Amino acid sequence: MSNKIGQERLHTLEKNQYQGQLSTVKLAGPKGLTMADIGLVLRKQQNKLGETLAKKTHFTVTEIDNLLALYRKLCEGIDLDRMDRTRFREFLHNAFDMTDDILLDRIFKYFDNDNDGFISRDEWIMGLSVFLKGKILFSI
Ligand SMILES: [Ca+2]
Repeated sequence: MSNKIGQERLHTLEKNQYQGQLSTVKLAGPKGLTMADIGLVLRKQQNKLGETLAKKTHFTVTEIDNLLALYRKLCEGIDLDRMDRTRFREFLHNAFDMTDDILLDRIFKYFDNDNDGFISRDEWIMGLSVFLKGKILFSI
């Protein structure tokens, strides 16, 4: 009799342990990181990107943070660093009232430094730095 209770208790213990593991699995992302860890890694990554870009551009770290936030907003629902021509043109159209197709295409090509058809975050910042704060107008 006491043996049976003992077994039940053991079973419950195993079950709890199993559920405990399950909830850990649910919270953990790739490489066993929790969502909080991933958030921290992404923030650190972005801070580093901001600092690197601030050295290369006319922008301050705060300005870059704001421009990266705008980038994320414009790229909602797509992969990181994959702003396509359509989204970019929409941005120029809305922000600067640009409608000239040839001009829009040339600006896109100027921004797309590695010519892969997408504007990554650093291309976005570098391009805007020239576009908004460049001392010498780029030839288009
Ligand atoms: Ca690119």
